[in-house]
Amino acid sequence: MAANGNNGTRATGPRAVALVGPFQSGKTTLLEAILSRTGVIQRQGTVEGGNTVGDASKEARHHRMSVELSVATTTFMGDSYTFLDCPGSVEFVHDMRAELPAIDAAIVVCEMDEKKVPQLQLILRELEDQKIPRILFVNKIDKADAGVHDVLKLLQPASRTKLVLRQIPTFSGDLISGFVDLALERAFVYKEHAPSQVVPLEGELADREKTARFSMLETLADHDDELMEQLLEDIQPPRDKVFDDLTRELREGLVCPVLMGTAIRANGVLRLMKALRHESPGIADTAKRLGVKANGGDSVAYVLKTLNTTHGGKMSVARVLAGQAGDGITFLSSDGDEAGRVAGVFKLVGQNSEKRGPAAVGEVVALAKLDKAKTGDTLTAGKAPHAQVAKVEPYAPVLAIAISAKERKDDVKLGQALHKMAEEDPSITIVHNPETHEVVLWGQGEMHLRVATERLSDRFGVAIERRQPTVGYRETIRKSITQRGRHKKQSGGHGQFGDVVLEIKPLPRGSGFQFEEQITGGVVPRNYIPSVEEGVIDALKHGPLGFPVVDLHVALIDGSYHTVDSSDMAFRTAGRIGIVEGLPQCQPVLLEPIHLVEIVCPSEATAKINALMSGRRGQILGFDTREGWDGWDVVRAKMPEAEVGDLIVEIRSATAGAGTFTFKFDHMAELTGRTADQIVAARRAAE
Ligand SMILES: Nc1nc2c(ncn2[C@@H]2O[C@H](COP(=O)(O)OP(=O)(O)OP(=O)(O)O)[C@@H](O)[C@H]2O)c(=O)[nH]1
Ligand SMILES: [Mg+2]
Repeated sequence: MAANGNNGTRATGPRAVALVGPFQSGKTTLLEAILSRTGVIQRQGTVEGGNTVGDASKEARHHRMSVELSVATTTFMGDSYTFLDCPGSVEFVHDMRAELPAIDAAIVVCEMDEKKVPQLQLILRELEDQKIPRILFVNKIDKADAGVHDVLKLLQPASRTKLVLRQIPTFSGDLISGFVDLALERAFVYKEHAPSQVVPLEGELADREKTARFSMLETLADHDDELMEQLLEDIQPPRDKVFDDLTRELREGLVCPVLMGTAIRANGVLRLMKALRHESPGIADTAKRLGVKANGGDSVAYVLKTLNTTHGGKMSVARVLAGQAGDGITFLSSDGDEAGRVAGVFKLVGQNSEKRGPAAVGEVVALAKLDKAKTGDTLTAGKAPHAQVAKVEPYAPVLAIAISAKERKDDVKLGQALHKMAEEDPSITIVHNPETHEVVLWGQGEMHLRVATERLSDRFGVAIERRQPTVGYRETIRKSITQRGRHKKQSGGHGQFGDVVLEIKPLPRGSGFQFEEQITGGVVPRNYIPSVEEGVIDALKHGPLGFPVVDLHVALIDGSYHTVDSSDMAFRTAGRIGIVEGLPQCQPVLLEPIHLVEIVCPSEATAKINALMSGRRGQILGFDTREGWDGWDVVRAKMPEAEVGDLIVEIRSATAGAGTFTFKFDHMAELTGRTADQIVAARRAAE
């Protein structure tokens, strides 16, 4: 420890560290390595073997990827560390974004893979924006070859903060067999599932070390004038000073150190843990970053995840930012409402929870039965609510499916399950379409929605049927006519009589529906006119093509009545008949919703995106460089809703998962020809 010199500045208290990074970079495997190194588990599991702590949920095991945040607490050299293993897939990114405010530092697990650089950039952005200190861990070094020398060249474009290479690899033949730590100035060889062994640093390796160390120091000197002078005067800075600089510049977000290793063999893991121990900030810095104000020692906690467990009920995974969190404490949320009373504090290791005593400041625990607490809430045990320390809005959803319970009897259960699911994962939105009576589940992508429906059946016990959601087609007319609607029925006793003449005219796009009465001489008595309008409106819900009719003007211009047989009902029917018989003669035409779509993508994919948009009846409005994003473009287009439906799937496959889009309704456009015929035929068949 003396070697690190900076014991004076070492942060104290329990740490919270997130494992983030592009899809499948090895975060869950790294967690496994850390847990086995720190003695929480006896043997390191593998994702392939289906026995990791991180991917323990049924859905994660099944898909062999992380599909939600997983939390595990361990101890290293006497300090408590909670690791938050985040899913790498962009579809589950909200779980990562919502927990970031609570952490001291992030370990960004990445690979030497050009294709994953845009995704890495997205994650680093998130950390940069939230001002979270971060260490890059270049994983899968076992697969890298001599090309690994270009680590910075490959990865620097993803980071706005200067990367500092802390280690260089050493080789045995073509394979990487160890590394030199440039701050310690020591060479190590990797040992499988055992600490690396120190070896002499000599010969050609010593020369390589000097060069690499010098560039590390140069980067550090950008933020340290004294070090700059020493370098210029060729004075070797003391090791303590180098460690102090690394620590300070990491904590202040001035640099991002780069370490490397092989998670599956637990290589490089101990050095990573030591870097965290000595260099990463702690709860005091984090509380300051978040502006935590604990009046008179009141407890403050941030909820980073909400879970509805099958046995334990609702659990709020929270980090204690001030004071402590124990059984019986009543928390207020930031809007002043009572969040609930803690009924159980649990230590988490993946899916396992273990009851424990009160949590101290800095610890991450699960608090049971905070009925009203939500992910992202800032809770306090004080009298007045504490301001929200962070607010993380989920990204707008990009893909939808319509769902229903397989069995009618589960309808109520489905409603409750959806409510709980949306509470756990705010990046899911549930929309009830009053027109089609569909329940539409909006999410972040195919896998996200698939996992959501799996959870509904696995965890909440509701079997689901899924369908494509209905597109919001409408129809309108192109020709004006005048049409009589006459309802006459003589069925013994009281008859029914209503008679109207309607003038039906098209209106410009977006006008909706207008009704006007031009009755003179009382040919249709006043009191029946609203009923005529009701009948008309009723008939417009389902036009000759099968869709709601819009953009037309209907005037009641004439009619007749019968003193005994006329009634509200009879006039409503007459109004409806007028429309039903009239519309087919008005040249009905289909209208489809057109959205304004904005796609963001790495520039090398822009041509592909343009082609993709044109292939989907999109009208490209133009493209631009994305402001503040080097190497990214924005493409704008107008596109039919039917084509927007699964657009995200193709955008992601064209951009290695990095591209995304937003959309908003723009206008309704007439649609004719084969596509229109198919839509109408499909509608008829469905009816
Ligand atoms: N060769 C090699 N493979 C590794 C290493 N670490 C992980 N892998 C493999 O990479 C794949 C992904 O590993 P995970 O640990 O699931 O990666 P992840 O980042 O947690 O994945 P997501 O959470 O789904 O984004 C698995 O097949 C691992 O066995 C490593 O150091 N070397
Ligand atoms: Mg994972």
